[in-house]
Amino acid sequence: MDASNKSDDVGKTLETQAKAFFDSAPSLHNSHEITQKLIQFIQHNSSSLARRIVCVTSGGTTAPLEQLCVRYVDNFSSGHRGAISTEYFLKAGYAVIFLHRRGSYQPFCRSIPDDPLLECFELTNDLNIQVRKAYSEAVKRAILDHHTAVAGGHLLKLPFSTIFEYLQMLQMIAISMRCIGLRGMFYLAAAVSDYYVPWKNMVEHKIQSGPPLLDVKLFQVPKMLSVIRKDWAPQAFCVSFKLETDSSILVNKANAALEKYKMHAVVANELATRKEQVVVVTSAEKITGMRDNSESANDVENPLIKLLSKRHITYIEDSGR
Ligand code: 9Z3
Repeated sequence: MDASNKSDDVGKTLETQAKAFFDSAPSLHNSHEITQKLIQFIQHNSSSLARRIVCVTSGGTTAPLEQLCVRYVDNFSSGHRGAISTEYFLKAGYAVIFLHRRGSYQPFCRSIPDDPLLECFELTNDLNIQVRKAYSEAVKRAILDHHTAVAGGHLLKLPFSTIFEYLQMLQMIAISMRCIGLRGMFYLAAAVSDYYVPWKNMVEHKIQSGPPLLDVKLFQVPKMLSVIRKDWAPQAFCVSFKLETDSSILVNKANAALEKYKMHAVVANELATRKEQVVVVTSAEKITGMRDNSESANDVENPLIKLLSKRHITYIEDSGR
C-alpha cells in the first residue's frame, strides 16, 4: 500500500482538507436521531444539574477499502481504556458521551466474560433462563450500574465503525457541546486512522484477488484535533492520547502533540505497559500515573481521571476570572 504524502491534499490548509473530508464522506443514515439524542442529553445535564460533560472516544476506527466494504484497514484498540475511564468519569460526577467502536469493550462489563449470553446464563429444567451462580453478582452489578447511569441520563452511548462515521459524529458532538463552554471535556482515547481512502477514490465492489501486487493509495486523514480546538468547541478542555511502541520517543511525541494541536493535556502511553502506567503531559508539568496494586480498584484510569478532573476544575476557575 502506498502511504506516501504525494496526495491531492498536500499544501492545502487544514480547513480545506477537513472540508474536503466531510464533503466526500458518505452521510450518516441516522444523523437526525443522533442530533436529537445529543440535544436532549446536553439539555438534561446542563439545565438544573450543571454537570460537567465529557466526550470519551474509545476503540479503533476502520478505513474501508471498498464502498461495499469487505476489507478495511483497522487500528488497534480493545476499547478497555475508554470503557474503564467512562466508569471513573461517571463516579467523578461527569455526564459521559461514550463514542465507541461498535463491538468494543463496554463500561461496567469488566467482570463479564467475552461470550456473556452463553457463559452467564443457563436453562432450567423447565426451559426458563437463569443466571449461573458464578456470574450472578457480576451480572447484577453490571446491570445496576449501567441502568443507573443510562436511566439517570448521565451516559449516552454512540457507536461507530469507520473513520467517516467517527469524525462526523465527533463533529456533531463537539458542536452540540459548544453551548456548555468550559464545562465540556474531550478525552480522545480512540485510536484514529492516520490514513484512509477517500470515498470518491474507493472502488464500489469487492477488490478481486489476482494481481500479485495490490496498489491502494492511502491519503492522510486531516488532524481534527486542531479543528476541535479552533472551530468546533474552542472553550472545551481537550485531552488527547499519544500511543507509541518505542518508549524512547514517547514523551517527546506527546510534547509535540500538546504544542501542535494546542491540547490542554496529552496522555502518553506505551502499548506494552498501557494498563500499568501513563504519563500526563501539560504545558506546566509531567505527571506519571501508575496503577496502585495495593487498592482493590487498581486501574491506572483511577488516578488519571482524578487528575484530569482536578485540572478541568482549575481550567474552569482560571478561565472564568
Ligand atoms: C490510546 O493511546 C489508548 O490509550 C489505547 C488504549 C488505544 C492505547 P485499549 O483500547 O488501548 O485499552 O486496548 N489512544 C490513542 C491512540 C492514537 O491513535 N493516538 C494518536 C497518535 O498516537 C493521536 S490521536 O498519534
